[in-house]
Amino acid sequence: MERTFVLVKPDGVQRTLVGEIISRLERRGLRLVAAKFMQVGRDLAETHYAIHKGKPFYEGLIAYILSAPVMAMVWEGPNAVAAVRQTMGSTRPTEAAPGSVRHDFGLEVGRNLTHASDSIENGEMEVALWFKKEELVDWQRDVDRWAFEN
Ligand code: DAT
Ligand code: MG
Repeated sequence: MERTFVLVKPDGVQRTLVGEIISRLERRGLRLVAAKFMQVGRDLAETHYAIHKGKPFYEGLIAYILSAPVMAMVWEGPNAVAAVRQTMGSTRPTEAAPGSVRHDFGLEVGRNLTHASDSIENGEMEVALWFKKEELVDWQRDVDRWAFEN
């Protein structure tokens, strides 16, 4: 089953949107695999955003992710990566589709509420970076046969 890594960033936590965002992913039909409420440290932040190192927004991005706790999660389901990216919306809230989290709750790219893996490979890498194997719960849900075709 395809898995993806999701973060409710510090602004989402401070704005008490953790439950709202989890609820949207649950209602989409995705299945929760792991969740951890935590204060991120600099090493983890820099590894997670290594691809953006050197970009003009990098320092601000690191400061943002360190600025308050986050809710780190793994979700799974058919096409989980694309489904979650769609539920979150485009990087810039003013370009995000109406009905997406970033559209419905955001205004600025530097306060865009969530992170979600952008490919299956990055999803696997990010899940491994943020979670230990034993923190990932392998389980069946009674509604799975109604949410997943196979
Ligand atoms: P996404 O989070 O949609 O995957 P990304 O990987 O391109 O977007 O960038 C990571 C984060 O960096 C993004 O959520 C917000 C910030 N960011 C990206 N581009 C930015 C820009 N031009 N100005 C300020 N922050 C930016
Ligand atoms: Mg990204």
